Amino acid sequence: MIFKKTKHLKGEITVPGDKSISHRSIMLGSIASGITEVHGFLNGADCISSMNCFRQMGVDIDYDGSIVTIHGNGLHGLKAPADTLDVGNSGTTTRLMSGILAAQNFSSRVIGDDSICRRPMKRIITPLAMMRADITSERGNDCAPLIINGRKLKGIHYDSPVASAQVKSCVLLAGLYADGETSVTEPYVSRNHTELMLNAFGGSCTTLGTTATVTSDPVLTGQKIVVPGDISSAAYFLVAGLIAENSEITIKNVGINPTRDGIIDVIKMMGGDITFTNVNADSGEPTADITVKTSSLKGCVIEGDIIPKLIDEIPVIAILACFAEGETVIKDAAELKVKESNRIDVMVNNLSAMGADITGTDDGMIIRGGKPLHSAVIHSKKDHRIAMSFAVAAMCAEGETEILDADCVNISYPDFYRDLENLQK
Ligand code: SPQ
Repeated sequence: MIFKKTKHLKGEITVPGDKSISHRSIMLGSIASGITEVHGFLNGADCISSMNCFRQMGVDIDYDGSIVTIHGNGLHGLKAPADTLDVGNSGTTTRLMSGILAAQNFSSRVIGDDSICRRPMKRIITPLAMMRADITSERGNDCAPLIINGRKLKGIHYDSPVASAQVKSCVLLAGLYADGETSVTEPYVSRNHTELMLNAFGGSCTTLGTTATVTSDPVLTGQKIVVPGDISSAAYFLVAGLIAENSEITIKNVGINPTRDGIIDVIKMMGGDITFTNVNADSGEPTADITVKTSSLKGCVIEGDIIPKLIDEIPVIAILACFAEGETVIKDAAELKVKESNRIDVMVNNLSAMGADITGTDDGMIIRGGKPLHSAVIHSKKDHRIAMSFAVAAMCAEGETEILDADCVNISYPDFYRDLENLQK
């Protein structure tokens, strides 16, 4: 797909529902009793993978393209799938669902695409095995396909070496079925949507510092869930509005959960013009309309506990840094290497091809901003966040930029290119 430089971006936009919250609504709705109605569900390939996996386990889920209605089977009501469970490209489905599968009275096999079969699963196999789960990597390489023979689990305390919401959520979901309490301590707090949603369904999940604890055997009751716009999808428009000439974009109804809002802090640190209206801070998942305008930006250091709050936004933050004066240093982000692609290498290679001054490091990258970008052929590596980040970069680069495998945006934002184009009119 070919992208050209744009003159300006103006207008309002509503981005699709939050991917992390959409996945969790399917999983908790499936193991709750009664009906769960999900409004604003993300109709992207990853969340549809979650939906199909739980349908295969006997859960009746209707989706009319607007509202998802889940007829929950109750905590102990999932059925043995007739076939292998295919998670597609979704790490969230793989890791969270494995926590649930580990405690069922049936066996299952979990497969995914090439990218999933390269992503590390030892990070969930280790704590689940401590809970007495029987989970193995079919090829013995600690990746999917996974074979999970469900059995009774025991509660544990797990000190996670990584700040990962997927590891934390996997263990907490398994903990719902375990004997006794289950808790997870992580180095820094990662996104807390599982904890919030569990409590909304009537479960008991407490948080103290970086430790989250669940009580087993809760009575979970179906709920109405309203999914806010995904800040990770809003991020592309935030950056586009800041770096494109003479631009102003308002993104409506964006989720600003404090465990996800690191990009807002970065934009402020860089001196970006960003304002908030219609802030709804009362709900468990707060939202706001966010407006950005073309800004003069300066580089900054992004490190430590902010990293889990913006991990998925780092590719597009790297684009932002190319348009800031001075140096931007991103560190403590080695997790980028084990996403849908190695997002450090892929950003460094593609941005270098566009003329950026960027150096990859073991745990991040250093960008010396201010060098104009020019066209190049971009290898997205079928990673949705890479494709969307470079569509934004291309709009502010000289010449025509080609993005390969650009359709991978279907994973989290099928209408992304249409929405971006509408802001150019
Ligand atoms: O689901 P998947 O493929 O892992 O998706 C990504 C993404 O960029 O969309 C990561 F590649 O988001 C993860 C995120 O990085 C979604 C997620 C969640 O919903 O719990 C948590 C983060 O991953 P992790 O490994 O830090 O827990």
